[in-house]
Amino acid sequence: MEKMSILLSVVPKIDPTDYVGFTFFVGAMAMMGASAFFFLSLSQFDRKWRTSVLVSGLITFIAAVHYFYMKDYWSAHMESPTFFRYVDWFLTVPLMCVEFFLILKVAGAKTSLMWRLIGLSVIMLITGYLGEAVFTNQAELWGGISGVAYFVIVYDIWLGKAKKLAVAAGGDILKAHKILCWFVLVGWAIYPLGYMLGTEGWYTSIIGTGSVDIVYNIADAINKIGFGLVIYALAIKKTDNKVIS
Ligand SMILES: *C/C=C(C)/C=C/C=C(C)/C=C/C1=C(C)CCCC1(C)C
Repeated sequence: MEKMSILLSVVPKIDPTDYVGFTFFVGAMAMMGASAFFFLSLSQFDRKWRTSVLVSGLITFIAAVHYFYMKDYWSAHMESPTFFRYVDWFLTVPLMCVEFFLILKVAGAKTSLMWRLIGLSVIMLITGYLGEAVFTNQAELWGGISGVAYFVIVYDIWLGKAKKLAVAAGGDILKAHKILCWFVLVGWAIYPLGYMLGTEGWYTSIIGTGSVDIVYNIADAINKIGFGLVIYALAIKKTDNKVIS
């Protein structure tokens, strides 16, 4: 009996209408499942493609651990776990930049390209955090700066150096690069929308306020798992002795 009451106080109740809590929970399971999928598939690929798929798995695994913290934080405090959210992004978004570098390496991508993308993503995230958690009355200013860094990333991969390398690589790599570019242009654009729903600025009178967490959770599932699957599909195409088809 005593054991029972301890358990009840540790595992919080979930209100059936707590949709935010639901997306945190499903997010945790989806990220965990995706990680197992990527890790367990590793041995099937040619050696030089394993690192890329491994990084896909690391991205979803790091997210899974953060989602376990975030879902508990949410159910205990009923407020956005902004700190854990950004720690997750600080680790996973640079890893997505590494993915661009890894697939373009065959065309001669240099680590300077990778560090440039990582640097831009860190600027995007630091300024986003300042606007969302620290200087909340200046959210539009910090969000604007963050948006500029985001657009430079979009430029680099769509039209800049990364694009040229993808064209030089051609074939399946060019195709995969294009899809990843769409993820960054459309999938990543969901995040500033969530930010605008959760902060006050010129946009508030137009779009109102809403659940930033539902928007971020959906975006994370699309971007982290979808992005990883594009890499997975590319690795399959590039593997000669296919064990899988
Ligand atoms: C797995 C997590 C990912 C791919 C997170 C991506 C996050 C962004 C692209 C965030 C962008 C933001 C802006 C462009 C402006 C407002 C502040 C941010 C940080 C939400």
